[in-house]
Amino acid sequence: MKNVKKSSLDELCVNTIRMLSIDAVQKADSGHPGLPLGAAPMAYALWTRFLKHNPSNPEWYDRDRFVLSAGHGSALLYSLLHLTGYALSMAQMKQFRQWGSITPGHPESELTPGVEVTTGPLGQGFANGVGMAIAEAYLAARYNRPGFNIIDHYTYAIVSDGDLMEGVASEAASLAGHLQLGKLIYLYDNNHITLSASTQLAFTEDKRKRFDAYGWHTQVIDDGNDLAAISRAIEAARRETKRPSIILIKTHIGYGSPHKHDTYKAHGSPLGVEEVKLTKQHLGWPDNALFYVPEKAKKHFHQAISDGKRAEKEWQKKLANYAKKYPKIYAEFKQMMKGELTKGWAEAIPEFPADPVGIATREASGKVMQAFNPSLPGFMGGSADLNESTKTALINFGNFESKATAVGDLQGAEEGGWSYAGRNLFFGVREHAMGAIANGLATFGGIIPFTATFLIFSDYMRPPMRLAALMQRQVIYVFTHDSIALGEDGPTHQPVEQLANLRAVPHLTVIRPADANETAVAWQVAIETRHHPVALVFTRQKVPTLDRKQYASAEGLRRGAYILEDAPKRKPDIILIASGSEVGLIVAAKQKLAARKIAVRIVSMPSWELFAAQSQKYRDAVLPPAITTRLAVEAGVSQGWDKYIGDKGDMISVEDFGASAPGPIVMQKYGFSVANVTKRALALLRKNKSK
Ligand SMILES: Cc1ncc(C[n+]2csc(CCOP(=O)(O)OP(=O)(O)O)c2C)c(N)n1
Repeated sequence: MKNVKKSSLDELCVNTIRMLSIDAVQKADSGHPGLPLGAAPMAYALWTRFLKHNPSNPEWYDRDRFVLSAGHGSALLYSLLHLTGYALSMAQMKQFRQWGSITPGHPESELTPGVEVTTGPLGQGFANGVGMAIAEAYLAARYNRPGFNIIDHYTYAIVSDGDLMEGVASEAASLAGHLQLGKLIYLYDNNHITLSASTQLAFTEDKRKRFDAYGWHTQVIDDGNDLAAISRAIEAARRETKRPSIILIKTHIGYGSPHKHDTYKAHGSPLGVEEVKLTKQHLGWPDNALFYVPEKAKKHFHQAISDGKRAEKEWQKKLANYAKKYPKIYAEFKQMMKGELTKGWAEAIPEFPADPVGIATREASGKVMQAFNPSLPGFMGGSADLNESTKTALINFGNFESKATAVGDLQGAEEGGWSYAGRNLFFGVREHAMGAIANGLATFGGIIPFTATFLIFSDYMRPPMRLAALMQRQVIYVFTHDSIALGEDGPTHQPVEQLANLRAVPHLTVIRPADANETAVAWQVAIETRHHPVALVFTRQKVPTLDRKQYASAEGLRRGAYILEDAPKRKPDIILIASGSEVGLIVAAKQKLAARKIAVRIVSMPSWELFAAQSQKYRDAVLPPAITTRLAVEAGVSQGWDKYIGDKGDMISVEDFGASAPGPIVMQKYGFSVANVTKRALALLRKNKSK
């Protein structure tokens, strides 16, 4: 361990970051001091010598993006934000990890100015950065004009051993390398220590070779305190335009702590009052000073305030000239920056004619997407290698790819060109990264990302979906092949518990439309839902397109559940409730029951979350408390449905894994037939009558 004695301004500033961070952790008696101590020099070099940002306006559109992927090192980020003049006061530093503070345990983007994304679950931030870099490249390709690089910035991250170990980082790194995202620059805090161990126990591959193989530009720095070397490496990374960069910087966890340096004891526990003192002594810091920011350091860090203001002002000037020269494209760019939807964006969405055979809702979804897509320049996304199945290709809108790679076998490419202006993202078979990259895209501002895969593989992207909900990001998930009805692919591909899984996530709206027209409305809801994610769940198989002259308008979907058709004249004897493909069954069963003089109300219930957001009055109007004979039909587990069917209700559900056979056979065997719905309804009526 090198004992830093001589106190240059740089060392003073680096130590200021270190000491502020360990003081915050120590005061909270909780947190992670090791990473800030080791990574302070790289963070300092990046933030004071390279990062283009305006602390007075954390939302400046062309700022560099910075992600602390190793979110457990949050004290480092808060120190940087505080010191460079963001609206994060010293009082907040002292409130680290406390109730109501804006300095929570792990960085939360919706809480703290300057925090781009919520990080903590390792690997996510790594992949988020890839999404941000994609957004930058797309917007630059779309809006920049000769002499007017109005979008031109870097995406940086500090990533850790844990980040690199997580699979999602590998997926994202592989895609970033393929896409040649030259403005993505990651600093790897290569400290060889994780939460409970040396990396010698489980992480011994040659990381540099690994990233070389992904097509990244790699550099190694042996001394994490060598600011000059770090700066040179960042410069080289910025010069490299064809490959994303990773700088592997050898650091020491808990740097400067006499007893915890290079040990996992420094990772996730406060150093202890005594050890903090010793660390301060060791680094030539006044050992009795708490939250001490030397004037010289403060002044130096605060340079970011005036620099940031100036940088944004220059950019605004450039933008004003751009606006004069290119008023039309500027108008669109402005709308993008504000995150506004184009007026009339939904007008081209078709109405689907009634059709007893109908079309699959995934098919209808594809048609709806093609209809509105041209009006929404911020709409982009793709599937995890399932375009043929999910019907989510944006026809004629090109492939988001580096031009240089448009060679060889381009099967599956979309019409419309091969460049960063393309709006079809080929995520490859990488669901986890797809979700996390979508979070980066959604974070950027203006982009409305969508992803697509089979509903069963929502399991592969739950972590980023949860974070999208936590961060209040608009990400639209298209999930097709939504039940056992998908058939022959069998139980590995047949979702059973996935709807319940998704419904359990707070602030995630799940919509499973019944037919083509509900699908059209579902997409409108998804696009209009600007501040949280929406999962759209579609069938593989055809479903009848209901005759909306006979049945209520599909606009009812907006309210989550609605009366599709009521019992004629009198109070219903029974309410049949269904979502998605099972709505067709209750529609048919109603006719059978009506023939037996049973008064039936049928309710289409595409979204629990939208329904929950309605007034009690509306909810009671759809599901009157007095009508307790209720039968729900949904091809998934029944978990949670008791809320809607009550004690006297019943449900046709799937309580086991599915089976491999043609879809209609599987559905019939599992009880999803008009005959069985009718039978179960009659049985329930009998049971409740006899009570
Ligand atoms: C997905 C995920 N798994 C587990 C954890 C718990 N955890 C927090 S930090 C960490 C390992 C830290 O190692 P490293 O990334 O090298 O950070 P350092 O020890 O250098 O601070 C673990 C396992 C987590 N935050 N996210």
